Amino acid sequence: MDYWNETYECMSRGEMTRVQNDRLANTVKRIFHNVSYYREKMQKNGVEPSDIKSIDDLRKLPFTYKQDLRDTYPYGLFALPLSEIVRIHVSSGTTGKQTVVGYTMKDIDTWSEAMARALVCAGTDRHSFIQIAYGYGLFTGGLGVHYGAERIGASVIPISGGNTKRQIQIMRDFGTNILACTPSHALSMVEELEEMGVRKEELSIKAGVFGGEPWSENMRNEIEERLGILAIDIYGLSEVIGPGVASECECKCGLHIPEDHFIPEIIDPVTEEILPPGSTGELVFSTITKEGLPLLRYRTRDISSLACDKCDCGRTAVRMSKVSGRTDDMLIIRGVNVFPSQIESVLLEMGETAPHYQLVIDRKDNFDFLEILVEMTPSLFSDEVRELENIENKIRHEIQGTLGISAGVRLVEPKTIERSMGKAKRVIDKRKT
Ligand code: DLL
Repeated sequence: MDYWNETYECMSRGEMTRVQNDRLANTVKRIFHNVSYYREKMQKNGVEPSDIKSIDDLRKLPFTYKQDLRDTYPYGLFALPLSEIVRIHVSSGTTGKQTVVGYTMKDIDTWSEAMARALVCAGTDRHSFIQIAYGYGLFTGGLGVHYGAERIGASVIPISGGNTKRQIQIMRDFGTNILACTPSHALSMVEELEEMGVRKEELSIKAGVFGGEPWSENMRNEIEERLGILAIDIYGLSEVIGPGVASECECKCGLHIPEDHFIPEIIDPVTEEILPPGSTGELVFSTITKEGLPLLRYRTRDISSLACDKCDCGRTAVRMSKVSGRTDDMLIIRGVNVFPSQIESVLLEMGETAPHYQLVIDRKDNFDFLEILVEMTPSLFSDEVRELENIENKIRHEIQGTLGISAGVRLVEPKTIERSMGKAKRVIDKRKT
């Protein structure tokens, strides 16, 4: 098994705790002295830096919410003078003011290290050709993966997002072994590949590092089968650092978190109580090495759980389960909670349609109503109307049986749902317009 940094990736729990205790105490001191917003929050809670001696004291610290970043927009939570900041990115949130994040030279180094570990987890080495089809720019995806891949010494193809046809040409001509993009964009590429008549055997691609949005196990199976590769999940968010906050290894049994940089917790999003390992709840991260924008107990809104047992790959770090959705993406359909990825899972499991769908929510007569638009495959498209109605009913029935929600289902013509070249827009909420 290959590791990027065996010392930290395979460290014993006792040693890791010592590293975390030290780094957390130092971070809290720095934040308290350099960021007035945090100082006031801590003082309000009656907490002094000297109260934080170990990770057991984490619970004494206040949470940080996205709103705190908005209230201090753009640079109010930065912990060093702006002259030390060498890079600015923003988070891809679709609602409200964007949140701005800043990196010092050392932060870029930390990020590259975290990303290098993630890419090695997926089988990248210095002989790999990695095609980076995450967007370059203010989004952290492109540049984040780029620096990690260069750190390993892989050959980087910085193609950025978009232009699916060109992605395929480059993939074939340049001998890409590793593809990095969102899972929905990967699926668009698979489709384009088949339309262009390129056989998967003509490609050298072995693995994909896919993340930036939730995707179901069934979506993973679909991509793996149609592209003949290993599809690895990588997770991250700009506020914590960007991609590289966690990533799967080849065992695909949870995403390893570089805990020497980011300490995870799982809390109940309503009561804010810390939950024990194995429980599902909201992920919270404290950064313990970042300089520019260190964050304490950042509320990610992402739903996951933590596992502490050792992975078969030998890494000892805590693993988070695949993110099922965000607390703010959860749909409440007549009182039943459901995440878009659960609907995706049912549709792909059934396999009657193409794997392209969109969820439209509207309010009629004071009731929330969900309509699932799902694309027919070209062969279905030529079928009789009665057959199509049968399939719509079958899907409706399955969604009701598995998820307990009643939804309208409408089969739409092939290629009518917009293809993703970045993060897919799965939900159209007409109640908000
Ligand atoms: O999406 C960073 C990233 C880029 C991660 C490329 C992985 C690959 P933001 O734009 O700040 O950063 O969006 C962060 O995206 O809170 C999750 O809700 C979602 N997200 C990211 N990765 C995953 C994943 C980047 N693997 C937000 N599974 C996060 C599910 C994910 N959701």
